[in-house]
Amino acid sequence: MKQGIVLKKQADVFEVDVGEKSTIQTKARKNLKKEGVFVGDKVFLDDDNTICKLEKRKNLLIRPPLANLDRMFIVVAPVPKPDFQLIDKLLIFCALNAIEPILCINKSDLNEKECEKIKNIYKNIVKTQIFSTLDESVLKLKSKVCGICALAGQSAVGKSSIINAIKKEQVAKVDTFSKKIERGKQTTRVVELYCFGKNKFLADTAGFSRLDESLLKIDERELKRYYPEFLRFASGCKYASCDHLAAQNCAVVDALKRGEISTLRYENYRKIYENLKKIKKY
Ligand SMILES: Nc1nc2c(ncn2[C@@H]2O[C@H](COP(=O)(O)OP(=O)(O)OP(=O)(O)O)[C@@H](O)[C@H]2O)c(=O)[nH]1
Ligand SMILES: [Mg+2]
Ligand SMILES: [Zn+2]
Repeated sequence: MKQGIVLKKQADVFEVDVGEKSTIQTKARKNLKKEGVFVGDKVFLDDDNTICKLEKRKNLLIRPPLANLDRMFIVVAPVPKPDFQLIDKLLIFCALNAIEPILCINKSDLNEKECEKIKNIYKNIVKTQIFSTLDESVLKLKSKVCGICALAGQSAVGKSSIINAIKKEQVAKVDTFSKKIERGKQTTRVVELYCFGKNKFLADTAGFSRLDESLLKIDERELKRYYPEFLRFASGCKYASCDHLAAQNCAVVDALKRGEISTLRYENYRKIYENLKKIKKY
């Protein structure tokens, strides 16, 4: 049976990559309606090229709707002002869904120093890359596209620009800042996978710009596990169950005071912890 990957979905029509640089437009059999077919789904096609079966999914993101994600390029830039809490939430989200994160620091042409600052916060936590879509440095991302990948991050950090720069073609729509403000919304609104070779796909997204804590299906007491820099010190805490929020008897708080843990990361940890506590438990 022929196999393929869903690149795009428009109403009930799917664009499916069937290899060797060819794609087909097709529909899905009615019995798949309940389960749903999503961008990123690995599908089987019957003799008249109708989607008749899905491969078991590795993961499924709901907003944006995207299946089988292997890697996430978390994009940040000096402008717009970075939302570090969003970055931290996306990192936790990746850990929970078996997605490999890469922190992509774009627009180095605007402020190299600020890019280095961001890198210093994260270099021991996640793989990071500094580049600009205005020059060749962006091309180092191309070799990182492997399996099904997605660009994620705030609006206007340059996700669609990355697609265009490494495709060397204007395939994704890019708006200037003023245009965005005028329109009052994100430029990219549908999910689409772009093919960069055999089994190399990269999705442009918009829906990650706000990541609700309710998407992190964890108890607040589990949150600390997702902070590798805390784990380095946690054995020094007086209580094994320490959540690193108390002013005393906590080796993580001590490390924070010595400047060995980022204040930014720690403050956002506290906020995410409090918000998770408020959310109804699963
Ligand atoms: N100076 C500079 N500007 C850039 C760079 N990359 C992108 N931009 C600009 O940043 C603005 C936003 O770029 P987009 O690619 O539309 O951003 P996006 O992340 O796709 O935004 P949404 O689709 O709204 O989520 C545009 O004006 C781009 O030209 C860069 O490396 N340097
Ligand atoms: Mg975009
Ligand atoms: Zn502690």
